[in-house]
Amino acid sequence: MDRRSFGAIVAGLAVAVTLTACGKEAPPPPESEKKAEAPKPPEAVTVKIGSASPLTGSQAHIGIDIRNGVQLAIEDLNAKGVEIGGKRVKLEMIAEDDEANPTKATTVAQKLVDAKVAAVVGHFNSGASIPASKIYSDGGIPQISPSSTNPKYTQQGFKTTFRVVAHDDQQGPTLGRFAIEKLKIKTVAVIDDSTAYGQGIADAFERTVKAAGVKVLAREHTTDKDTDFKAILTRIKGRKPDLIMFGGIDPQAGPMVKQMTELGIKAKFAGGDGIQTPNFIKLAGNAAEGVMASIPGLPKEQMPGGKDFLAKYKGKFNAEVELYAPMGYDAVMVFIDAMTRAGSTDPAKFLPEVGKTKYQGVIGPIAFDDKGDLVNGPITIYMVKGGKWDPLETVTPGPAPADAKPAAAPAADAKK
Ligand code: ABU
Repeated sequence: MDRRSFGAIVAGLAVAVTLTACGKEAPPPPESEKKAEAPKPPEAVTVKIGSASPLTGSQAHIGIDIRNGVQLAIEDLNAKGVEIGGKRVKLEMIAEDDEANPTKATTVAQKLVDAKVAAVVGHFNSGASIPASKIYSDGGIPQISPSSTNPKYTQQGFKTTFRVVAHDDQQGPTLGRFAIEKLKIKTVAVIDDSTAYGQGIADAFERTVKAAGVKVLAREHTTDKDTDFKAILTRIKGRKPDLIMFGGIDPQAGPMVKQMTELGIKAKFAGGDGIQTPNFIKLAGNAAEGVMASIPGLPKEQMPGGKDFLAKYKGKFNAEVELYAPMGYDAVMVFIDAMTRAGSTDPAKFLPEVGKTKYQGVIGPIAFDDKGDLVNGPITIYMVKGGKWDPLETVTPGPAPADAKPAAAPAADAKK
């Protein structure tokens, strides 16, 4: 170090010593002047709620609709303030995309369990909910599907498995009876998309109409990926059925109905809840007129909380409800209601309370039977009139008869 640098360091140290000695720091205030600090509110505990549904692919519009319902519920609850067991709770949604794929659904389910969600709303597809339910059961995480209607979902003996919709041993026969009694059909052709849902509801419909003496002229299978049904429809055309019933979702039903018109098929067309969407009408265009569909639940405008929910949904997402958003919303509310009654957000503690639910939701009263199925879930039949789904009638079918044959196993989805 040269002499000039050494001098500069010494000068700097001297300035520092002088400032300290001058006492620039203020002395602490006397005890009497200290202000009493307000006690801080306890930190809110974060509780994660999983939402699992298709967020990409041809069914994304339905999966996003469910996720939106979950999001609305969580925002409403957080805005109101949630206290469980004397602790403030902040809810957080963890939304996962199962791509309507049974294998991806199990990956997503494990991810949600590993993320320590307290509960899961999902999945949309029966073919996803059924394999995922084993993972939630193993993890002790309660699951409410807002939409999966294959009966098998709640018939596996899992304590964690619930749904807030009627199932397909109720929906299929309801649609079948409507076709017999109101449409007076004598012959039918049945098509399914080879999924747990599509095959199951088509089977339940077919059993009902056959038992009433309706002739089943054709039973055809497609997939939930196909969009060209001309070969199937051409085979059916030659048999001239009064009605074509399709078990599947709107990405297939829309083009199918369009192609029926193009081929000059005069048969009526009906499906289950998978086709009762605004998107079906967009896809089918004018060919949608006169199409019928059943769907678990009251007409949305007639649900006890329907009008408010529809307005809130539109205000938040600038979109119409597609299908099961109100059920997704209520599923969250059922979980929080159970946690509140249990005084705990620990799934092991509040799970027994989910089964004892007596909750007045947007969709109406929610209670579960010993399997986790919705008690007295209504089913509505709609018809497309003037480019809109128009409710025709609502029935409450009650439990499936004890001797009802089981619906299709989910194995069919394994081909996805
Ligand atoms: N229930 C309509 C479609 C969802 C499913 O059950 O696969």
